[in-house]
Amino acid sequence: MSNHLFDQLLPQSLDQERVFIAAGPGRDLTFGALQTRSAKIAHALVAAGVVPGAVVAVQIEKSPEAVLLMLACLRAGAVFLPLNTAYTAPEISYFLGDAKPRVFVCDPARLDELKPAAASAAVAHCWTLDAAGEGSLTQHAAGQSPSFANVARGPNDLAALLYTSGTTGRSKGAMLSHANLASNAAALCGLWRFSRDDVLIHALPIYHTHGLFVAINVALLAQAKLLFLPRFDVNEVLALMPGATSLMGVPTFYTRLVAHPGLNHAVSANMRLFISGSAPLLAETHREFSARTGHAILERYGMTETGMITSNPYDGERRPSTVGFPLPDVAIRIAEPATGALLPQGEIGVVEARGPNVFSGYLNMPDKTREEFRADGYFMTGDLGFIDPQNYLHIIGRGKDLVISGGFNVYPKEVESEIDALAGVLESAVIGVAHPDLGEGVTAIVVARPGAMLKSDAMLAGLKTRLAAYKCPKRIILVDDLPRNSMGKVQKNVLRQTYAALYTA
Ligand code: MCA
Ligand code: AMP
Repeated sequence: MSNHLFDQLLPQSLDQERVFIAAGPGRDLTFGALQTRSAKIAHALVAAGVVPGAVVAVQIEKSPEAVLLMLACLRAGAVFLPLNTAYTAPEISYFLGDAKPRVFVCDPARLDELKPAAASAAVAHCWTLDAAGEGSLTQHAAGQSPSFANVARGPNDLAALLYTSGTTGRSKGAMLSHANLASNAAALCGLWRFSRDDVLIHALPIYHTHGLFVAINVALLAQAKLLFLPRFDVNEVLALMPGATSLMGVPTFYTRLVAHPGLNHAVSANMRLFISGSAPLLAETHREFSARTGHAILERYGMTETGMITSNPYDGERRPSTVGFPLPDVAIRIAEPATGALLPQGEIGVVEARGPNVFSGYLNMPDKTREEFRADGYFMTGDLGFIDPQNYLHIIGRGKDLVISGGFNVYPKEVESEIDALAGVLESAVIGVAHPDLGEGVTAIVVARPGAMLKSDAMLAGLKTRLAAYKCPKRIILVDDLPRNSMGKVQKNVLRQTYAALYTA
């Protein structure tokens, strides 16, 4: 039986002995182990009632076993829903309630805290998996057969559900099909020339498109090897570099590498490719990295809803401050945000994309889905950009009110709602301010109720019980009132100007 994505990622003919994930003593995974161990987990999922199309939600630490679980979900015909490990119990409660997974796998250390959320979403099984690969999931898989007849899945069947925050209201679950993921992985593997000779340093988290589908799927297709790090650590990445060929990272990886005295031509001599994405890479970082190593970072652009859309070329000029050209089979255009009228080359408008990579819609949100597509199938990214005379796409800002901190998206509305709910707060405005390490720092400007005495520390402590830590403001600034225009709307542009040098001065 054919299983569209899995058959492409892991054809039977692979060299079983080759190592795919190198993760330290006793933790390596060969291609053979990917087959047999994911089969065991797939059996366990089926035994737990995971039928084709059922959702399996996971909030687990990065580990080789987490990759096995993703593959097992594909094989069982399930929809894989990875969740950021930083999400708090109230956040998890929303995702489980919306996606209604059959199985939820979480860190054993958080089982007691998260069980009530799973129970109220009527999740049938709450399993565990820790960073060492231990937990009830491993026990359920232990006695199972190492071969599994993959559930048949076609190109349009769902493979994954990835939540992306919304400008208004709650997070939206982007439904990604087997074809969305397979087409993007194949395009990137070809474009970036990944092969069996590649050794990719994998230091990204594996609950987002970048670390999960860009890095892992491309490496699988190429039968390359992954050097798996639990998280980004500049010293460890530099230590691995002489034995590696490639790195994928968010701009913070590159600003931290450039700030390290150990980055030089010698340490990167074996590397062939450095890729950056998820947030804008400063031209200054691009140039300095080039000067220090002789490598021009390849910047690409994408979204959860679309996977990768554009990439700078492998051959040819990798231009700083641009995100390159559309991937093969992907079309982009620039439109006037309000009317959708197409704009001539060089003019700034909203970037729209169409292609086999573009998702089919948001779970349980048909209206929201309709709002974000044009009638002819183009998806409105909400990013503002223009196409230069050499056809390079430049992203120059966002039409959507969004802050990207160290590659994680934070929607101000969500943070403002939580701040406004704190005792003594009258109102708040959350903005992104240039931050030397994170690109943008989440910054809250807060007005107290008359007579109330607000303390930043106490407010932060309150926020941390509700919001993932990366969404919490790096600074809270107390003011008497917020600047407003004649319509009464808060002027965030004025606030951005006022606090522009907050983290750099
Ligand atoms: C951690 N913290 C952060 C962030 N990361 N705060 C703001 N922004 C962040 N990105 C907080 C922690 O909660 C902690 O707070 C404190 O900062 C230090 O945490 P630590 O874990 O030591 O930080 P780190 O390990 O140095 O992490 C920074 C990082 C990491 C390496 C930049 O955030 C990261 O790996 N980001 C990658 C994100 C990513 O994969 N994005 C791709 C999305 P406290 O001290 O209060 O506890 S996919 C996407 O965007 C599209 C599709 C695309 O185009 O790729
Ligand atoms: P997410 O929805 O979390 O996947 O984040 C997608 C958003 O990240 C895009 O809409 C862009 O705003 C931003 N993004 C991704 N790559 C780049 C890039 N190379 N340059 C600028 N912004 C980027």
